[in-house]
Amino acid sequence: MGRFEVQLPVPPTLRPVRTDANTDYYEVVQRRARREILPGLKTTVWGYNGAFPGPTIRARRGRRVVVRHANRLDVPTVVHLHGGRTPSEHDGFPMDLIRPGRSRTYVYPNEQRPATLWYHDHAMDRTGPNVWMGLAGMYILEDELEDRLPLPKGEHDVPLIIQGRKFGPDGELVYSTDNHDGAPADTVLVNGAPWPRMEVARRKYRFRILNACNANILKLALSTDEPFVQIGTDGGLLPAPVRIREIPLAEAERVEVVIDFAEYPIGTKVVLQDLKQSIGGQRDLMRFDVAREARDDSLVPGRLREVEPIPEGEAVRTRQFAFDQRIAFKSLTNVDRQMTIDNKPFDPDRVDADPRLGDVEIWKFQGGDDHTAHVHLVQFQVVSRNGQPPGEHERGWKDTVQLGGEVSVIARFEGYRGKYVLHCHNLEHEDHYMMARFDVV
Ligand SMILES: [Cu+2]
Repeated sequence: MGRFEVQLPVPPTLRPVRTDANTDYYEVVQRRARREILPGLKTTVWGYNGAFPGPTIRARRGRRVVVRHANRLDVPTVVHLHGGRTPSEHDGFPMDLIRPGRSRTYVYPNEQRPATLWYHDHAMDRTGPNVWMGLAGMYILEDELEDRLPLPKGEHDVPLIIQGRKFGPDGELVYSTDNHDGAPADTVLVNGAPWPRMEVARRKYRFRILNACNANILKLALSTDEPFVQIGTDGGLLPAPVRIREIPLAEAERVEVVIDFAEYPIGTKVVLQDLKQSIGGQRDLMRFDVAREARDDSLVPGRLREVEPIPEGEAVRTRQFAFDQRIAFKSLTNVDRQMTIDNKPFDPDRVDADPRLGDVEIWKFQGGDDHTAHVHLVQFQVVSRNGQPPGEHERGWKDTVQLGGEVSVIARFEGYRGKYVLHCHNLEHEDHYMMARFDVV
């Protein structure tokens, strides 16, 4: 299909069914729906309220969000708030399934730094297909401190959810694990629309960009060769803005950038590109069409939000996790290629690490650059990448990091005791056991 024909949609903000002094209550129905994603065709999706992607939840720091999810699909589901500091029983452990016809209520305390989070499926063995079919949405956490910054707001603060997908000629989604290498994709969707375009004014916009692909690692750039002004990472705002031309963005990573379209004359077309051409060899993701003049009171201040480094000296323990694969012989003729951490496939009943509540630990992730490590519960800081300082794009708070050699991160395991997981965010790797359980004790 053609490029830049469809207008960029923005997922609607979910309205609470009720609120009280300290809590907003939401209800979500996970259900099938038929949506027009590719012009002229209907696609069956499994969506939060039937939407693809799901509606955006906007939360305030210190104010609880309670979401009741009803599963009206034919498959078990689990909901995980990615990047959330969430009590274990609400975190979406892969075995805490919502069976078809049942429901479950998740409680999010929102006692953490404001950030661009997202919620998505996390069901044992079937996260890949569940997310592929649509079970993913944005969750934006804010507070007064961030309100007071003069950054672009309102309609100029735009989420961009990038997803690679594959469709059949009938318009239906086509899913394959590709022997657990990762679902092959050839179609770029942004906010659920193929290669969309967005008309912008000559002013600054804040974009919250999420790589919600199952198995595509991107490298973002602008066709004009102008740098992005990066203001945030997975875990919220950086201490100071960074000018950066290319931003690697692995599965589940988020980056927040400001683009000032006042740098371009009206009529300019600015294409957001993936220099890795990871989605079916496609370089183009979406296009911004500079269409009109506008007043702009927004600013990118030189200081955004303090990020206090966790001193390495506070670490009481160092653990290593090797992301790899192995061949398991189920029988002489039944050979299974398993994705593993420390040569072990995921076992929900085996505890692979047991940090104590409040302890600081250094975790070293080893493995190929096709893997992406995500740790639940905590935000960490990247200490080093192959002995060098972390990349410019991955300073600040992170919960997901692309591998490639050895990446060391440091985290304080605070918040809650209980069972959590770390795993590869290539969802087909995750489903085929590249996951480990850790218990905060
Ligand atoms: Cu992996």
